[in-house]
Amino acid sequence: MGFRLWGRRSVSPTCRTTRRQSKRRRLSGAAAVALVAASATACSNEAIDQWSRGGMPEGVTEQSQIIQTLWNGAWIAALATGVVVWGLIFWAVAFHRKKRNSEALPPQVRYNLPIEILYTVVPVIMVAILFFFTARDQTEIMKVSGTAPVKVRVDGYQWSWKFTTHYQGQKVEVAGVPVDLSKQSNENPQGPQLVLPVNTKVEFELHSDDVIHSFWVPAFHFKQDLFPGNVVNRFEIKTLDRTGVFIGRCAELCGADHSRMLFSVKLVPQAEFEQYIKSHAGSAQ
Ligand SMILES: [Cu+2]
Repeated sequence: MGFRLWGRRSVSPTCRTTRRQSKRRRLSGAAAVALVAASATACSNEAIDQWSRGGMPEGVTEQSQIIQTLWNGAWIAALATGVVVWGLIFWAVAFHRKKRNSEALPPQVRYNLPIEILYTVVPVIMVAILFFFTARDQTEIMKVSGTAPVKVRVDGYQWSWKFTTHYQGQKVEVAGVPVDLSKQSNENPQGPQLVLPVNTKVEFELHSDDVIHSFWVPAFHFKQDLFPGNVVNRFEIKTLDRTGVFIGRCAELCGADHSRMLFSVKLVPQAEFEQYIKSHAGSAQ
């Protein structure tokens, strides 16, 4: 019978071999899928982390946590607004279109006072809420207690940085030159390096010798301008318990070699920081 030909008994040895091969192929295929799934999981965990931070790098200061929360909140509010607006657009497009067999326009809504009041008042309330949280967090992250055990004077110039670190009466100076961009990478950041301890308050004082620059460490989630003259900006961070090397940049287009104004911040344990200060104190690098 026709269907018997496809039954188990009527399978030829050749067919059996093919089946064994395909079984083996299926097994190696499953292994490959498992491998891809395993690496995709590792990859997706990283990607999920990145998504949960709204594309921001992982913060390394207490202040960066405040900014991260504000950033996420603003995105959630913007997406919620987007969902309502997109919903209304699609609803209008789907249910209030011109009829195919009629020349008449759908009912037009003009000068509807309650709706006009609504779409004036609602955005004002939304902006007021965003303003409240922004002002509250800005006040918090701009607080300078004056009690930070580590103080860093940052001098920006065309086109590098000088960091003068003060700690327990000792001073370490690091001055840089414009970096060679062909050597720059995230793994091997070029330019002057500012060494700081973890779990510590650090106060920054920003000066410029020439034009306006901007001190930016993406992992701080923060940047601030450096002005020439008598305007001195100050800010303070409290580093988290996270060691590593984090890249820094000038975030103000300050001249031809602005892009070469790179630096890095190295966060080390307290003991290592004290050792660094001891071995470099008084020396200008
Ligand atoms: Cu600059």
